[in-house]
Amino acid sequence: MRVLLMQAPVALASPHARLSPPLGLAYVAAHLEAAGHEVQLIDFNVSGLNPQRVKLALGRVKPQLVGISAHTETYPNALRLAALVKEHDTTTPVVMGGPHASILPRDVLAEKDVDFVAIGEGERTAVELAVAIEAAGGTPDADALRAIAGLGWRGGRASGAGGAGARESDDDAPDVSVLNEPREPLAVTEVGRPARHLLSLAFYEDAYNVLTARGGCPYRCPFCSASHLWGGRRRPRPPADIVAEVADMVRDHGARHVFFVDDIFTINRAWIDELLTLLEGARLGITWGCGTRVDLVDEALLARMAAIGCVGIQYGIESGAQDVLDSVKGIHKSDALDAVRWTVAAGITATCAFMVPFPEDTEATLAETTAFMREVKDAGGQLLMSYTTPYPGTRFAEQADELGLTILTDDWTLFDAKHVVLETRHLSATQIETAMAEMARELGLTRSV
Ligand code: B12
Repeated sequence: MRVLLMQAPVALASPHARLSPPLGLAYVAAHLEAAGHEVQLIDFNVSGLNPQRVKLALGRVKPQLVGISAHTETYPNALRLAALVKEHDTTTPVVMGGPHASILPRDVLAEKDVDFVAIGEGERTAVELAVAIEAAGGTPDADALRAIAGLGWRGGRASGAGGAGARESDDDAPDVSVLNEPREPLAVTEVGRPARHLLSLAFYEDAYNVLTARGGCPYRCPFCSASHLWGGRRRPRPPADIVAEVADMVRDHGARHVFFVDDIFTINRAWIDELLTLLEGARLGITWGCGTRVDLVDEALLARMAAIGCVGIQYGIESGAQDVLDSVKGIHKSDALDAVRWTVAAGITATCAFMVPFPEDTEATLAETTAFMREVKDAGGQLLMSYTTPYPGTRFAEQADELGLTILTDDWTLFDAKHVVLETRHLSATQIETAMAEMARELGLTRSV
């Protein structure tokens, strides 16, 4: 069948929207193609969300299924895309996936223009949905839908929603959302390669991103939704498979610089050793970057990474007040400074991200953070700042009251970490904005995030 996949774009142009290929959607595309479907993928971050262009694409592709990917910030645009699809042809089924739909599936299913949500890893869910739609020649019946793990859908009481396999549905409601059993994780050997041939790689600043693991991060930082999204058990891909993918990118796409997408690239020492050995042996002549925690590196590892082409590491340091760090991240300031010094000494750029404010932050702890950021800067680290944002599914969102947080808006467009969307019991929105501006000025930063 013909499937059109759409990446919803960020709404507000901002420096943090560094364009990188939508890997999640490209994996879904690859699995749909492998199952014999005809797939097109449009990233509206690249093409711009122009309703006329969306209509032209719909007219050209004539999709029998549309899949839309969104995180929280891009969700309003995802809904706009869904509305345009339905305006074009009300019978085209629309499935939404990605972090926002995975965490708030019922909210998404309450939207009239979205028929299905894919919760969590979406490859198999999308393929099974496409098969069911094809078999039904339109909307599959409730039994067929209920059989698709990881799918959320709207069922009426006549459909028997709430039967075996369905969670938390309400048979008395006329149009209830049904969330099927969770999808079993994909074996890392079955993840395969994202369908990069469907993307215009030339348009991306970070064109060559390679996913090294599934399952995310075992740390449960209260501001991050990764463990909620992925279950927290990291499933690293086989190093040989990753290096083969990089080698293909060099050969087929002329990649010179690769970014390894992973929440915590260096967490498994045996795995990273093997990956580095294979990367070195492949002599690809590339540079690369990654992200990890400051307490998961040491001098010897960093020197080795640099020798094998690593030129940039992103660290989330978050705060410069040890009490705050103890409560939100469990890292030590001394580990952070060591990591920055070793990274810089190895010739690698250390990009260090900080967030303002945490629930226990006061004017005094923010002053500590500013002082510590100066130390990091003096040690050669690059600084990034963002506003703490209570993304759905995080402890900051779910336990906001207990933590003394007041969430100021439900305009998801503002959940881009560049707007103040919360107040704490110690700091008002104005105080937070003023503090951020002062910190940026004192540290000589020209932009946040
Ligand atoms: C790498 C990464 C980045 C990198 C991207 C780098 C690169 N070169 O690729 C950078 C640093 C740029 C980045 C930036 C940001 N990020 Co980020 N990022 C991640 C991270 C660690 C991995 C994302 C990824 O590639 N996953 C791998 C793919 C395979 O998974 P996926 O995209 O989720 O797709 C799967 C499913 O969701 C589903 N699916 C997705 N779409 C669809 C569509 C359909 C139709 C279907 C059926 C299924 C489906 O199937 C896919 C395959 O299984 C995640 C955390 C995590 N572990 O998920 C955070 C994460 C996605 N980021 C997040 C955020 C908030 C941001 C920023 C706003 C942060 C900031 N301070 O600026 C910016 C926004 C960027 C932008 N405007 O687009 C949040 C999103 C939370 C939310 N609710 O919105 C996450 C979850 C982390 C967190 N803090 O909670 N990020």
